[in-house]
Amino acid sequence: MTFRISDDLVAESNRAARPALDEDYAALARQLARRGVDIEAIARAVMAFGVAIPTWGVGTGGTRFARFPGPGEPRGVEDKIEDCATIQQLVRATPRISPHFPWDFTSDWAGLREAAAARGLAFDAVNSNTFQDQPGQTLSYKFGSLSHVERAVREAAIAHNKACIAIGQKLGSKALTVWIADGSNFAGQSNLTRAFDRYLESMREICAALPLDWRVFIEHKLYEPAFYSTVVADWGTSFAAALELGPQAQCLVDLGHHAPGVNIEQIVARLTRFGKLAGFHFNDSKYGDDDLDAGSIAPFRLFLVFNELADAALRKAAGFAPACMIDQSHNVTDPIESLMQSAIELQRAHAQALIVDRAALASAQEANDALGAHLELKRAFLTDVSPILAMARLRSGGAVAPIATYRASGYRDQKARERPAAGGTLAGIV
Ligand code: RM4
Ligand code: MN
Ligand code: MN
Repeated sequence: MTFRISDDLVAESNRAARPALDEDYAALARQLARRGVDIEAIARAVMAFGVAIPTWGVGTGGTRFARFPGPGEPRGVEDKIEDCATIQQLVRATPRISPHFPWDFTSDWAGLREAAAARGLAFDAVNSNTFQDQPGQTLSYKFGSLSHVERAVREAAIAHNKACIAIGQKLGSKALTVWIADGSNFAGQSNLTRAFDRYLESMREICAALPLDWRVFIEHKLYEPAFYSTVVADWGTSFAAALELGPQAQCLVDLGHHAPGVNIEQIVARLTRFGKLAGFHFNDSKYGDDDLDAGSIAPFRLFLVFNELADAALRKAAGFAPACMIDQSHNVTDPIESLMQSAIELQRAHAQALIVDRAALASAQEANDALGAHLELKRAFLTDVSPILAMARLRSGGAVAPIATYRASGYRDQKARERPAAGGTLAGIV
């Protein structure tokens, strides 16, 4: 039996935090009531919010220069499930995990599904990986995968995606996320039109293998590892592909995959308008695909994204069912701590968006009151909703102070003993 954080420890730390929480929650309830907002409705919405943990996020990430492994890292998918379950135990906002293949390959899919279910976890979108060659792979992805000039390589990449769908069916997933690293490093290296045509042709074959109740999430990315052109570089390309591929295809927004300064919330609004918003890979960035913790760099931008989601949910936008996932790389923190805090930051943005006075905002907009409209958003954004988040965790059986409780539990030290280091200092950009 491996170490688990005991319910007693959680209860004990909650007991200590309870009096202050009750006081802060009551004060916030009064403040919100004056603004016509029922705190209980917001608390319920926060409790209902869930974001998927990427299985690759619980291991220590790295850069192309180095990776500095942390103690007690997960050695395989079973350990990853254990860490994801610990996150869920304390924050109660992460009931699903998003696996990546072949990284999470195992020989017993039914067993994996059961092991996850036993820890209260279900499977979100499955991710294919045609951006690396696997040991012994003869048809290399060095010059691309789904858009490769050689049919045989494209076929191998298509077959891998189909295999991911088949695995996903066994795990109870309902979506396949496809991100390809295909592109070029030199002007002239690739025919920009033909490469996209080949991509579309490959994706058509993958879509044909999708079960009827599945979706395919097209993930775009501006650059890296290709530095001159990327086949699916931006949301326009992603949208065009999703239109061509039909109703099951939608566009995934990874917050780090845009040109600097791009208005991400407006992209979200556009995709929503046309029923093409697949969902998100949440993270934060200052420069590029930094994969930093959600809400750590640009919390206002995150709030503005959630503001679009709240607006879409309120007007019951057709086809609006965004899948929320985190996609981060934790190089200098304990990944469990980062993922817990990131989930909380997403709940925070969600709660802040829900307390926007939409009627007042709409009137200010209709009256061309630019500052008045802006202040409506700012008022919600500047409201400290932390007591709602903590109360939601408490009521769902989690920890009022997840990081403090996690640190007090000694979980990482226990795992360091249970999981001897695999060794190696591989680079690892994820
Ligand atoms: C990519 C992209 C994908 C993720 C890989 C590991 O940059 O964000 O979503 O699967 O990294
Ligand atoms: Mn991503
Ligand atoms: Mn990325």
